[in-house]
Amino acid sequence: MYKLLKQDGKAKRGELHTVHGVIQTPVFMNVGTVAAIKGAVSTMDLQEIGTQVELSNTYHLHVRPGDQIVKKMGGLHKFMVWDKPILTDSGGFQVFSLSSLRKIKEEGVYFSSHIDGRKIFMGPEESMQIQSNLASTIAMAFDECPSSVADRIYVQASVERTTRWLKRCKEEMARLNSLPDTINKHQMLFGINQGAVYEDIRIEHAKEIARLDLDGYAVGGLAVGETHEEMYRILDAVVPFLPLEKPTYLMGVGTPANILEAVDRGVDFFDCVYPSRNGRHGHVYTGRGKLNLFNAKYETDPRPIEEGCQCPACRHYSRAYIRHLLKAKEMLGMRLCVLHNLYFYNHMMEEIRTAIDENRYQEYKKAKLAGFEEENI
Ligand code: PRF
Ligand code: ZN
Repeated sequence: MYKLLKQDGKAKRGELHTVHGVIQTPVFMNVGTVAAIKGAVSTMDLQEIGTQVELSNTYHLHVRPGDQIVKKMGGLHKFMVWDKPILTDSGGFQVFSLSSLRKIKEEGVYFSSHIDGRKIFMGPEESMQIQSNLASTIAMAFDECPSSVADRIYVQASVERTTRWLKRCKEEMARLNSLPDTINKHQMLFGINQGAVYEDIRIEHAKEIARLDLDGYAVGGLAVGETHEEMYRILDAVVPFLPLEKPTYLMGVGTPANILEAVDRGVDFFDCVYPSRNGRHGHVYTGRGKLNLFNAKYETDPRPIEEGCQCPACRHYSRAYIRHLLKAKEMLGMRLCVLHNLYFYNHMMEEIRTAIDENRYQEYKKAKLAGFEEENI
């Protein structure tokens, strides 16, 4: 159940009540695609850096270790030792981005596994069954994410199929939640808006899925190659047609600046691989933009990555030491950078929530964006 606590302009401040606790929004979900946060980050670490929601992937966990195995182990929460909310993405996106030889049919998608080429079929029912076996808190609908350069005719047909798939997801989820051996009988379902860069298709689709009274609504198919301005234009157009009294999730976004802009347009949920991916490459976020810790100027820099940051890396270690670890290819180097970056995102979301609570989101956003543009030191 989502409670809209407050609005500051279009920015929403809310709470999503789940069987695994309350999520304060706006929130950034920390990505652990294969039930592991890349960079040797454990779920104990997540507790320490203020993570509210962990995000895993249906396709990846179905391929390895297999959702039946996760179910035997008591579900994803027990398996990875994380008792807070977990959102699982449906696999829709990965089927299109990762696998080869895929064939889209009305019933679903036939494809070859990216690991061993094994033939796999996934449709809306299969995606819901896998997510039910994983027993995540929130399941995502099985959708098609058309390319950002797909033509109008293709996108229109694809979106109509995604709507039919969504109705099948909803029915299957209701059936699974009523079975006696289902681990999480309160699994929530979020629908996904598609329509590439065509505002009218997006709006029609948003209106249609809004009628299905789902637990939340995502905007998919963005951050797939279009410009930031195009993404903001689509959000401006489509978010007003998604239910205000339900959470809104912008999938796979984005940079800190993208998040600040999307919150301003009414988005509650985010996820992105940037903080972990950048951290593994020694790129760390600060209020003055990113630093590349491989840069020679940090060789004898005694300061933490960011002055005042309360993350496990900044509380103890210098830029010089972390740079040394990275250069020596020691895992600890990556780990500290990833911990700092995830903390940076989680902490920014906390600041965003406070700013909305205190009716000063515009000032906050402006100051934060200006900071990112300042010269790094
Ligand atoms: N659909 C699904 N997952 C996603 C996307 C989508 O469109 C995106 C697009 N940025 C990221 N993850 N199911
Ligand atoms: Zn830090």
